[in-house]
Amino acid sequence: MTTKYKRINIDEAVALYDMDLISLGKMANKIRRQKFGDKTYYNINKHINPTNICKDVCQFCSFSASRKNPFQYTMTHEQILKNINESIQNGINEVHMVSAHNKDVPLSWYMDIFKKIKTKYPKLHIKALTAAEIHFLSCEHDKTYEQIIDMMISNGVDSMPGGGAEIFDEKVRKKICGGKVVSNDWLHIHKLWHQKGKKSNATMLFGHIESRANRIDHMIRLRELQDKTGGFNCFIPLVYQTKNNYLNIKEPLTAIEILKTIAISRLMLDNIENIKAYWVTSTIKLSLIAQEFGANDLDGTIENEQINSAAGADSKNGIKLHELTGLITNSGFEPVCRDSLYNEIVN
Ligand code: V47
Repeated sequence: MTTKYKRINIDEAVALYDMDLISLGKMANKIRRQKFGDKTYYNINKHINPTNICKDVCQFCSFSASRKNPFQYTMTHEQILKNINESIQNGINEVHMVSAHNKDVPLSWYMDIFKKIKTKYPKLHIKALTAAEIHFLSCEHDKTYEQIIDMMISNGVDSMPGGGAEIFDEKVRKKICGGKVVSNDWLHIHKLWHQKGKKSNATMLFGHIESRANRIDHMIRLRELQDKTGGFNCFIPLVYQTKNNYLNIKEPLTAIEILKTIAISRLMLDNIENIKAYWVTSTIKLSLIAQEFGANDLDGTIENEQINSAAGADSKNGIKLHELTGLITNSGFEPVCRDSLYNEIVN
């Protein structure tokens, strides 16, 4: 990709944090308004986390069992299908399926449930398996990344979620999630997925032990891959939730630091169209404000959120559709329903 202007480098981007919040927000808002006007995207979706039993020990995770959460579970296919069936009446157009890394679940278990969902609900978009899960399944079942990806596609997975990216800086990553997919492999898996003509999302977990420079480095690595593939739909800065895990962070992020990070991501990621203020981790109130700081997407109704609610987020039961759209409207924006690939849904 060629750009008409000089891109912001790591030092310049770190220096943006020293600007006052409003001036920085205005810069991000200008780009956001040029691209989307008053529109804010949301979708009607459902999260399902089929198992919480994990061989990995990520310091920030409160979801996985056998650590601070003693309640282990693995859902049956029947339970998953029943779950989806109940949500179809709510108009969901996407199911987002992310699991822990469970050694007792065979590869066929994943592929079979994808196939069953696709056969029963051909129009339902399946967003499933993070790059961390693909790495885990590849090691566990002696398959290449590409073999797993081909199986996902032939069994009906439409796109990949952005989870497992955490923070790419190798030193920080080792401390917070050593043992999980390494940064280069996370990026490589997304590259392989994009090369199949498929789209994915990208997250960044921040507000733990990382520095501002680590966040910018993370964004630059995503920007570089996006230049090559164009396969990322959106960037999702995930605010670290502090409860029931082992990181023991004494000073959680301020709202100002969160908004600045969202604004800087809009300025840095000139080739990733959508910036998602994920209401689950930013809180709904701050996400509404983030609409004026570069964000153009708030995610969706979710219905059942386990990963962050286990860590203290107020998201266990998702958010009602009329509440989400009402809040977007009342904050001066136009709520626009989208599908998982960011096509607007016209009723
Ligand atoms: O990778 C785990 C994060 C992610 C905590 O692609 C935490 O549309 C904050 O990736 N505090 C999984 N975050 C969720 C995810 C996601 C969510 C919504 C939409 C999309 C998408 C992807 O959750 C993990 C990890 O970074 N996470 N623990 C925590 N304590």
